[in-house]
Amino acid sequence: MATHSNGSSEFNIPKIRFTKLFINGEFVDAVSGKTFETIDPRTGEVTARVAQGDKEDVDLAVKAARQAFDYGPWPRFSGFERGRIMMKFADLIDENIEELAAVDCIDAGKLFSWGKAVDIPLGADTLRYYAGAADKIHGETLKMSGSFQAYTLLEPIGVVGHIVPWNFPTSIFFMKASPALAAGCTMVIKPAEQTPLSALFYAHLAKLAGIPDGVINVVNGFGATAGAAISSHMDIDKVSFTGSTEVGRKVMQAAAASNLKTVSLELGGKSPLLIFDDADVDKAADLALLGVVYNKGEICVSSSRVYVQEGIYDELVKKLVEKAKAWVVGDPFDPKVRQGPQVDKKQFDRILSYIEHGKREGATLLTGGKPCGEKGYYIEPTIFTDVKEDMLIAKDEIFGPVMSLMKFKTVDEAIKCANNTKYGLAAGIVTKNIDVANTVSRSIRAGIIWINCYFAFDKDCPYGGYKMSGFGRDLGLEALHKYLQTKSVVIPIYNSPW
Ligand code: TXE
Repeated sequence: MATHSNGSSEFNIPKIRFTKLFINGEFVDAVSGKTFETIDPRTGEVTARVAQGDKEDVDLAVKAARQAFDYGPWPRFSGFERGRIMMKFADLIDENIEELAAVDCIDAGKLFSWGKAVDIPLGADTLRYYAGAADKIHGETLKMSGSFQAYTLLEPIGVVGHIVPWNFPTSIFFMKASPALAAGCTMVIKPAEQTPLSALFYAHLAKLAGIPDGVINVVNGFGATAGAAISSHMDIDKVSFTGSTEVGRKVMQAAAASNLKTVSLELGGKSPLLIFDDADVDKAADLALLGVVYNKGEICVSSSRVYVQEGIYDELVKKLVEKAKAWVVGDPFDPKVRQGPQVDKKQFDRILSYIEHGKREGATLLTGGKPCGEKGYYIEPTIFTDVKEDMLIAKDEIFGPVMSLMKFKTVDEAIKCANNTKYGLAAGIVTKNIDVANTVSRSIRAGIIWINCYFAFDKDCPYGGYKMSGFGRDLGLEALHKYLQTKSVVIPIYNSPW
């Protein structure tokens, strides 16, 4: 059983300052006056009540964003000026890092230490990265055939709807908002209903930094109402969605049925980690465990399918189980803790029901498989072996700390297993053999491949899905282009014959 720590849970718990909707530069109540509860996953108790936005509120937010796009200064500023304001926004994030990390901790169950070291700084640096790109957006000069020449302008796509999930409330907020801001777009952001609090804090900081009213609007609310109102809105030009494959399909259908807005989707995954016989077993076991328990398995690129070559299989399994048993699960404010609670009761129950399913399907539970702690939504790191490719636990995205461990013999078999999924988000390869690493990385159909590492993300490295993991890339300069469109301007070289 994994170690459970109750830790120092009263450490740094902030008072929640922002709970309303943020529309046209003001915090406002929902038109309906309704609110909903956001729950602390460490205890299952209510943290705060936040305004519950609905279609009417999305309409107001889109109106503000449209006004800001059509007549406001943001798209008309030079890229340099937009970048300067975005840099200031990033500095304000740094100044509030403790409070922001604590807010994500009590809203999403994320480790406070990781929030401070990774999530929040990455959010600020993502803003800085795109701030640096804002004055380097240019088109091309084209030599047309005949007596014409042309140039292209890269223009902002317009009003963007960002639908954000709950697993990375800060990082995904900035993966979406930063390139859109740099491009000169205005936006309506809907955070997940489980984790609305940091998005509202960012709206406040954006205003302090000097981002004009109407450029960033935040509408908290539920998917079927506020989210659906964004994807079907007639005056939103693009929707950028991160979430489940099932909802991604709905977003695309709503976009097609409304105004044919462009869509980008970052969806689920069931990523493989392939460990070859020449790997350092101890390091590979560390990587495999981290791949499935990082952020409590609530990460779309989690390496939830681990394939180990037969020569080191037994030794690796032994090490993995030892490490999983020593893994400390508990209060995410406690610096000793490596894994906090699942985001909410729904995800907690869903993960436990997959674990029961795995047992019923005949997989062997090596370790974990149970909740831990007296309250809150904690689950032990869980490892199944004797998993068959057609079992549900090997096919579905569980989104929890649950690993399916399988054995392979040859490189070809490893490639075949890795690709045996409807998803294609990420994959990991552990080997010292460069030929194997090259062959396998080119043969796997996934948007990011990590060789002898995992979860190595950075702002300039794009990632996104192949197959049913979606399309469009987040991060990198490629993501900037999701928020731009090309206009060609054609001019005669000398007097037109017309
Ligand atoms: O996701 P949803 P849920 C996967 C993961 C998880 C499963 C279910 O496997 O267990 O999805 O999680 C908004 N129109 N991922 O149910 O519903 C919703 O309000 C428009 C993977 O929480 O997809 C939230 O803001 N929007 C993933 C966002 O979509 C709608 C991250 C995601 O919620 C909507 C999260 C609708 N009809 C879950 N319905 C990843 N790729 O990282 C919901 N939403």
